[in-house]
Parts: sequence; C-alpha cells; structure tokens
Amino acid sequence: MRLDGKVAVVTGASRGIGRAIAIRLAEEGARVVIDHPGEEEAAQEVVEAIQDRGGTAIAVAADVADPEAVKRLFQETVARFETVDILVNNAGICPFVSWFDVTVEIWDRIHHVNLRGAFLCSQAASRIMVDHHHGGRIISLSSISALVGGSFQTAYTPTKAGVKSLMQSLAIVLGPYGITCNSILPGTILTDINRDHYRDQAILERDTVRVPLGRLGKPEDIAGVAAFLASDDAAYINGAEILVDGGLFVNLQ
Ligand code: NAD
Ligand code: RM4
Repeated sequence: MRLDGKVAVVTGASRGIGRAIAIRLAEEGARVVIDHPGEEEAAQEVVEAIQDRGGTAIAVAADVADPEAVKRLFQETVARFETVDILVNNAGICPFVSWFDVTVEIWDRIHHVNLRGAFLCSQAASRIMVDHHHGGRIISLSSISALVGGSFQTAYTPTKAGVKSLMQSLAIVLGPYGITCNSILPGTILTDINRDHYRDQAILERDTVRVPLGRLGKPEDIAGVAAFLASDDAAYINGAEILVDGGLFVNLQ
C-alpha cells in the first residue's frame, strides 16, 4: 500500500499497459481515474477489476488530444477525489504504416494523441499539484522507440522521443515544486497496439529471439515500474528514463 491516500489519473487505461498500471496503482492504495477515449465498456471492466480488489476507481471519457476534454478530465478528477497526486501519460497510438503512405492526417493524429496529449495532461495535472502544494509524480510512457528507429513507425518514433524530452524539461520546471517527471521506455509488450503486426509469425519469432529474456513483455512488466516511480522509494528520481525491454536494446552484436 505504498500509494495509500494518493489520487492517480492514468490516461488510456481501458486496455493494455494503461489498464495494468491502473490496477497496480489501485492495489498499492491509490484512488484511480481511468481515462479512455469513449471505450465505456472496457473502462467499466477496469473499474470493476479494481473494485473487486477492494480499490476505488472511476472512468472518465476524454480524448487526450482534445484540450476541452482534458480540462473536463481534471475537473471531474478534482470534483470526485479533490486533487491529483500522480499522472500517468499512457494513452498512445501506433498505426504501422510504410513511409510513403504516411499522410499529414496520420502524422498529425499520432502526434496529437501521443505528444500533445502528454503536454495537455501534464500541464493540467501540474497546475493542480502546484496549487495544492503537495508535490506529485508525472510518469510518461515513452518507448525504446525514443532511442531506435522503426521502419513502419516513422510517424510514431518522433513522438516517443518528444515525450521523453518533455519529461526532461518538466523535471527542471516542476522539481522545485516537489513534482518528479520521468519516462518509462518499454521494449515490445504484446498488446492491441501491435497485435495485428505480430499476427505474422515470422515477425513475432524474429522479435522474440532478439530479447535476451526470450519473451516479449507483458503489461504487468511495466505496471510494477510505474508503481515504483509513483512511490516514495523513487522520491529522488527526476528527469530519468527507465528502459524496460528484457535486454533488447543492448543485444546488438
Ligand atoms: P493499447 O493499444 O493496448 O492501449 C492504448 C490505450 O490508449 C487504449 O486504452 C486506448 O483506448 C487509449 N487511447 C488511444 N487513443 C486515446 C486518446 N486519444 N485518448 C485517450 N486514450 C486513448 O497500447 P499499449 O501497448 O497499452 O500502449 C500504451 C502506451 O505504451 C502507449 O503510449 C505506447 O506508445 C506505449 N508503448 C507501448 C509499447 C508496446 O510494445 N506495447 C512499447 C513502448 C511503448
Ligand atoms: C513501441 C515499440 C514496440 C512496438 C510498439 C507499438 O514503442 O516500438 O516494439 O510494438 O511501439
């Protein structure tokens, strides 16, 4: 119960890594806001999974790319739980598209959800944290893709580098208020975001053997790291990035 009494907002928490993080933060005692982009049923399932474990959660529909929706997300959070102590910028999209097929619309949408979303949510959450004088935690899902390229991810990898960079700058701006800002860089975690891509068994096999631990990641592999960064154990970690990839990145030779 390292997060007893804390209030956490997890964006894109209806599925995948966000869902696992929301459940884990709730298991540690946080009251959790499950943000989702209109996936009422899936979000409600996460709320119930948390309640079944004795926790407290609400679901709020808000597209993180939409400034008005984000404003509402944090208004509803404060109306229900009075404040916000922990923000997890998790919402993200990654349509796999070949380079010459990347349109302006695809490029903009990926940037709006992944990067503008992190900007809008971080600004709204930190305003509350500063006003309420209690410090806080901002944790963002960057990616191994902030460090390496991806041939079908040309519109995506710059957003993940951008999110990491945003956390570095915010660590400086918000550190004086006791708010830490860090990134998690997952390797490959099997979720809906890449399920179609990995229907190709040859690609799945290739990417699995590249990981020294011999398996792709699970959402729970990331959730524990988010809980750690949200806890007092991580009080002096600020502006950092934690690569959680089973050793994929160092396996170059
Ligand atoms: P996922 O597709 O399973 O889940 C994404 C979640 O974000 C869903 O709940 C979806 O509803 C939500 N979402 C999408 N657009 C949104 C919007 N506009 N507003 C609010 N919510 C929105 O994917 P995932 O693998 O769980 O990815 C979560 C995060 O982790 C993403 O930021 C992704 O870039 C990052 N990441 C994933 C991997 C991986 O291999 N799965 C690796 C590195 C980083
Ligand atoms: C990640 C990374 C993973 C990929 C997901 C969609 O950032 O590139 O390998 O599966 O994006």
